[in-house]
Amino acid sequence: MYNFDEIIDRQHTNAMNTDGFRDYIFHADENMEFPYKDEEFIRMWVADMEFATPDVVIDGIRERLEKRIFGYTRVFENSYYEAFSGWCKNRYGWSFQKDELVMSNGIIPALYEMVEYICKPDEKVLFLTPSYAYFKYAADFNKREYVCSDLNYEEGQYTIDFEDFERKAADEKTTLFIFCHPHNPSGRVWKEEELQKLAEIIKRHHLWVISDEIHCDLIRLDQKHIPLGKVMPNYQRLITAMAPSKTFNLAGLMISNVIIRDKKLKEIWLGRHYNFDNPLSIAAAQAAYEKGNAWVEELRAYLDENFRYTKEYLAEHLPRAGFRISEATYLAWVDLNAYFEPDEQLPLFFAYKAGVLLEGGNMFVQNSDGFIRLNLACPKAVLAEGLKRICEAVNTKHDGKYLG
Ligand code: LCS
Repeated sequence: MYNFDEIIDRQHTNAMNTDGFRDYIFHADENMEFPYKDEEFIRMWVADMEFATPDVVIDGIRERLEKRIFGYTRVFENSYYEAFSGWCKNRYGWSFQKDELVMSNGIIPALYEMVEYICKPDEKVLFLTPSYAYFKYAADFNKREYVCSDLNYEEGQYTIDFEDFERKAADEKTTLFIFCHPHNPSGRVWKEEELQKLAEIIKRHHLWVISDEIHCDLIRLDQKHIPLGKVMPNYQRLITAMAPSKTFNLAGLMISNVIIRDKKLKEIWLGRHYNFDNPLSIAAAQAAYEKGNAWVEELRAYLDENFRYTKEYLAEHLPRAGFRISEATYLAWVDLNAYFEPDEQLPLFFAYKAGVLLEGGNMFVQNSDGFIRLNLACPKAVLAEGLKRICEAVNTKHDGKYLG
């Protein structure tokens, strides 16, 4: 039994979560003031967890520390491949060749590079919206155009608009599809039938695909993740990205896996990608994949319970909020359109009025106005306080002012 109820002080650890919110959410500097002290906020924004990394991972780092030399390092040992491919085999019944695996200091840097390697300057990047904003930033960074295909949203459920998607995929200038699988922020786990339909369209239009599967390990207990690579076993233009960062709360260690099938693309990557790996990060990731399974299963049960609690609390205290338990991720996606005007600055409202840091729909490219995203990967007591503050702020919205 692991203790997910422990409240861990993250102050003075250079955490983005505690110290980076002014810049990331509000594009402001340290002079931005709130009616709350920084330590009084309930933080439900950036996608990392308030839980300690499992002991098996910390032990793995410790063993590596004891080797005492931290010179230039890359993943050479077969044991890393065995640990990670074993994880994929056990959980997803899917695997890949060793020579397809390369490492990156994060999936974001890999996306930034891949857009450049794959798309010519006049070619476009396609993704589904709402979207994790870094898909758009990867296009912007490389001065490539991007094209959005809005998901349908009916009765609280998101689905792919296949007609719209195919229309956009058919544009011969659209060469790369970045696929969020499972989907952030909606939490959808794409099902086999949906993946088959997508695969048909991808093949018909010869698209390159980056399947960003960073959230695939943290799905509700009744869900099943099917890697796109399993649905498209022979498709060469597929790149799969997975990482221990979300699963084991290791984002700061900056290690992620990129699986490149196409030999030419892999050569370009190896020729241009400047990357050594952090020896402590390799040790952590390998220990996680070898020994972290039991912890992940308990974490999933804890997250399921946090979602159940959230659903019940919102139904009682904000009955007009649209909410469905996310199939994947620890992120709740809540429709507050019944309570707010579409142009209201929701993160600002909740920071001022509730003392809760959260992300608003405006941070997810488009097709997301009036939504908030809540990170539920926190001890139940913290979640309860966050939800209480959020609901009270909405229910007393017209009694007072915030600097919106
Ligand atoms: N891809 C997706 C779909 C993500 O949600 C995130 C992190 C990343 C990539 C980042 O990968 P990294 O570079 O760390 O390997 N998502 C975050 C989010 O939604 N808020 O904060 C981080």
